[in-house]
Order: sequence, then C-alpha cells, then structure tokens
Amino acid sequence: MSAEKYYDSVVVGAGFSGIYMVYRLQKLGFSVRAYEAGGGVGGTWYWNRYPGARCDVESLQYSYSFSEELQQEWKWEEHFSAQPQIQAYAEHVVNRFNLQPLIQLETRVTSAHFNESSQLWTVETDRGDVVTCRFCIMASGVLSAGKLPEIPGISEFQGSTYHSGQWPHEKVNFKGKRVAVIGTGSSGIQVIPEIAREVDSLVVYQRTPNFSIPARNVPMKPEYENNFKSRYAQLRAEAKHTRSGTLYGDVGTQSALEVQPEEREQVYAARWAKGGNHLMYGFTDLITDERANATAAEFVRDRIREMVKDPETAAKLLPNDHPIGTKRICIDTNYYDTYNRPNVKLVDLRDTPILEITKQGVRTSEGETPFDCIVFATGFDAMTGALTRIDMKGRGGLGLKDAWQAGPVNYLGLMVSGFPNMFTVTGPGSPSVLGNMFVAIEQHVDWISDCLDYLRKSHRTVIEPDPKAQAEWVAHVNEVAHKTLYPKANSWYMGANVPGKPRMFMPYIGGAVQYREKTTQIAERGYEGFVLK
Ligand code: NA7
Repeated sequence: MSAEKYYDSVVVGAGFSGIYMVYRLQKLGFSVRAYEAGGGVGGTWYWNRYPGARCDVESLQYSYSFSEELQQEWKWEEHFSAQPQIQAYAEHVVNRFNLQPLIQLETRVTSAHFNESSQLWTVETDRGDVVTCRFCIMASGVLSAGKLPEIPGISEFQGSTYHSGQWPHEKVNFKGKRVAVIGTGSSGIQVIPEIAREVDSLVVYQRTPNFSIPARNVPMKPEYENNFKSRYAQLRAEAKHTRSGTLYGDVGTQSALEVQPEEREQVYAARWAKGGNHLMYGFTDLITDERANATAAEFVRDRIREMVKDPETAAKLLPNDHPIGTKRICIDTNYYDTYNRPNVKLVDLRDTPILEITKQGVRTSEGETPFDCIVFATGFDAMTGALTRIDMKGRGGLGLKDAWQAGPVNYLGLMVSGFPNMFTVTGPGSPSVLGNMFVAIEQHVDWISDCLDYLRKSHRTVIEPDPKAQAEWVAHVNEVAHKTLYPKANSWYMGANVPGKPRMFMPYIGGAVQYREKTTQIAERGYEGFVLK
C-alpha cells in the first residue's frame, strides 16, 4: 500500500445522508473520513438558505429516527421547520454523537478513481488531500448541483445575482430594490412572498406554472408534539410502510371517479384546509388515472382563480401542462396572494420569452426592464449532477459520466456495475426524492452499513453488481414509471430541466415498501445479483 492515508471508507458529503453514514460506520468500527464542500454540515439545508426556505414534510417526520433519545429531546419550533432550524438540527446531531472529528469541512471531492491492482479507491479533494479507501460512499445529495438558466448575457449583468441553492450567509438587503426572480419551482414559490414584502418592485419570470398548496404552517403545539412523541417508535414504523414514508392521517381508499362530484369536492376542500400534501392522498388513483388526476388539478385551479384578484394574472398562474403531482407539488405560504400586491408583476415566458440578460436587466420580446438584483430559482441538475460533476472512474478507467451517457444505470439505486465498492445513497433507481428523504436515507445507510459488515464477517473485500441483474433492475425502474402519469411532465425527475440530459424517470416509483422488502430480501439471500469477492 502507498504512503497515502488510508480509510476503510470515504463518505462524500455531510448532509443528512453523510452524517448518518459516518455515525453508522464508526459504530461498526470502520475507519471513516467524510468530506464536505460546505463550511458546515447539513448539505442541501446548508446551501439553500434563501428567505422562506422551509421543509415541505412536517418536521416531526422529517428527522432521524435512529436514536430514541435524539428524537425525544429535539424540539421543533414549527410544524414545517424553516432552514435555520433544520441546519441547527444537523449541527446538533453531529455534536451530540461526536462526529466532528470525522468530517472535514470546506473540502470538495474532485475525483475518485478505482485501482484494479489494489482494489482500492483513490480520492482527491480541492484542498490537496489524496487518500485511499476500500469503500467510496456517495452521500453527495440529489438536489445539490445548482443550475443557472441558459440565457445569453448572464455574466454581463452589473447588478447582484443570487441562486437559491447558493444563498449568501449574510442577510441580503432587498429594501428599495428592483428585483427579478426567474423560476417558479418550490424555491421560487417560497422566496417570492418573502422578497415581495421588502422590495420596491418585483418581476417574476415564469416558464411553467406549478401547482402549489398552502402549507398552513403553525408553531409547534405542545399537545401535538407530546402526543406524537409518546408514540414515536410506532409512528415511525407505520411511516415506513407507506408509499411516501410520511403519515398523512387518513388516506383515501376509493377512486376519485367512484364518488359523486359534490363528495369529491368535499374531500378535496377538507384536505386543502388541512394544507400541505394531504390533497394528493384523498383518493387512490390520483397519480395513475388521468381523469381522476384532472379532478384534483381542476380543484386547485379553482382555488388559484379565487385567490388571485386580477383575472389575467390568475390565468397565467394556472398550471395546465402536466398532471398534478407529476412535478413535485410546491407547498407555500401566501404565494398566490403575493400577486395581489401592487409592487409584484408576473411575466409569462411562454408569451414573452427572455431574449437576453443585459448589463442593466432583462430583455424580453417586449423590451428591457432594469433591475438591481436577479434571483435565479432555477433548480438543480437533480439526482445525477452531484455524482457526474466528480471525476469518477471505475474499472478499466470507465468514467461514470460515460457509463451514464444514456441515463443513470445501476442496481437497486445503490451500486453501479464497473464501480466496485462504490455506493450511492438515495441515488437514481431508488425511491429517494419521491417520499420523505429521512426515511429513504436511513434505509439506504442501514443497508450499506449492513452490507459492509457482512463483507467483513465473510472475509470478502469487493462487491459489485452483476451486469445482468443491473440491466433487469433498470428495465424494471422504467417499466413501473411508465405505468404512472409521471413521465408526462417535463420535470427534473425526468432530467428535462437540463438541456441534453437523457430523458428517463430517475427515481424508483414501484413503491417504497416493496423496494424496502426487495432490498432486504436480496441482502438476506447473500446479496443476490451482486458479485462478491
Ligand atoms: P425546480 O423545481 O427545478 O424549479 C426551477 C424553476 O426554474 C422552474 O420553474 C423552471 O421552469 C425554472 N427555470 C429553469 N430554467 C429556466 C430558464 N432557462 N428560464 C426560465 N425559467 C427556468 O427547482 P427548485 O429549486 O424550485 O426546487 C427543487 C426541489 O427542491 C423541489 O422539487 C423540492 O423537492 C425541493 P420549468 O418548470 O422547468 O419550465
């Protein structure tokens, strides 16, 4: 072995995946080093610190379940926590379990190459670290590689620019400023109401209207918290057996088309009043039957028509190019009402496209508008971007980018053939972003930790997917996606927001429960479909 520093495992990223991965590996007695590009832990929640950044899953559920003490002692201030508390939680977990010495901050992994003679990975960072490891675990996040739009002249603009996913640490002062926001996904929809209150004027540039539902966020009520915490273990276990990894109280058991229109409206209205994602759980077929889906979509469009006073603006905001839920539904606070403010204007880019960004502002087909600041809420190269931006080379110098040229291929969303001992946490091909990320993260980290332990106990050092098993899994991932309405949307799930990115539905939609059972069975059968040496 060379004189380079050796670790049993290197973990790339210290977001919620990386933190738990480090925790599990050190408990199992493996030497571990995590590298994190940010100046603090928390991953997505470290970077996305724009005003209004807030989780869309309730915090009592969007949190770790691995430690009963941790889940009992941590107090969430709100039902849906805002970014500062989520990041404080990440820091608390690291401190509480003494993980700081294992995590190197402000260090970006630039390359990871597999050496066939030593069967080890060599990992390099932008700080000059060169280390070898047996296992390379990519906890690099699914929404962490930010994306600017392909608009000519972007670098010409002389005012200030911000990307929602790389927000400054100091408060940005928008007071008295003329501000543009480009993008109306979850980030845009959260940041727009916050900025609108402060600015002199705000112009929102919308390419595709999205479905958004009020969060109806409230401060945490002690009775609710106590009740939840008194049954925490049981509720967490129940959540694991749902398709979204989240409990939404009563889930509908009928088709939306089986009931009379009045009853259907009542169901939607009650769920709309509850807020958040409840709406999509009213009936069984909202994501599989286009006619059923259309009833929910029209219900939301009616609410938008009610909330937005100017009928022309309301019409522009009506989502009409994708079934509801096939793009991640946005959960907002006062989003639609913001368009009733006199200082806010909406530009529909389908009628009025942006031609260029100029030194002074934004030029559309209708002319130039000067701005002091432009906010890009234009999203991410989701699921694959953080992986392919690293120079990853497996067996025979095969680059991950090349292996994934036609779209991400892997086995169970956990490992890629040709990349021995490299694991991806919540990667494409696994349920990942389709549900509660904490549930997906804990499941993957536990599976990977158990696998490493198994290899050690059975005196093996290398694991890699069998190409045949991988091909079957990829075919299955595609097949189940096409049984749903999801491929109908130009979403980041499909890679559609990145020009040139292959179109395929990246997460596994076959069911989180079935996925958990399948991955468990595979492990129990001695890692069926993998080659172990
Ligand atoms: P999203 O959901 O990818 O939203 C990005 C937004 O930016 C969306 O409205 C895009 O329109 C818009 N966009 C992207 N490129 C352009 C260009 N070139 N011109 C105009 N508008 C553009 O990212 P978010 O950060 O909001 O949310 C990501 C996830 O984080 C979210 O789903 C939650 O899970 C949390 P488009 O719809 O592509 O037409």
